[in-house]
Amino acid sequence: MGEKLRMAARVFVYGTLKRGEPNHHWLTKKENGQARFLGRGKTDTKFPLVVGTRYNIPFLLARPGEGNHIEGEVYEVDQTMLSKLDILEDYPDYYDREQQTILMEQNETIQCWLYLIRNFPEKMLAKELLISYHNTPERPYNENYLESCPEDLAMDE
Ligand code: PCA
Repeated sequence: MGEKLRMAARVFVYGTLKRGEPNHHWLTKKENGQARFLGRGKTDTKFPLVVGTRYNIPFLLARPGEGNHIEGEVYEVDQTMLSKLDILEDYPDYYDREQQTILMEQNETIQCWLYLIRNFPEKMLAKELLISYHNTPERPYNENYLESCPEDLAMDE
């Protein structure tokens, strides 16, 4: 089977999976499968993007129309990589994922999967609504977050 046929999906990443961010190595690790960078883009629909919990995790909240057009990167991935990303994001228990329209810097419009939080406490919407996520030393991301569910974590604050 040719490489094209094995590329199963396109994924829009806006958080720790972006280049230079703490989970990007998941996309580059050969054992995880294949990922090809297609370009930078932003969501056609506005979403609230917040950094939440004491673990400083980026959350794109399933409240379309609120917040900003979120900036991120698009990757074409094979089935092996998509399964690995689902494990990282603890889909469908922690993050859900759905297809959204992404406006590429090259002006194309494409459909991509993105990970988002379906059930969240309303108070998360009172946080700063970001356009773009960057991990910083002041707010370091902590990967231990998978020890709890998002509802529990939000209660930590
Ligand atoms: N990883 C996924 C969802 C949130 C996160 O940190 C991403 O980068 O898109």
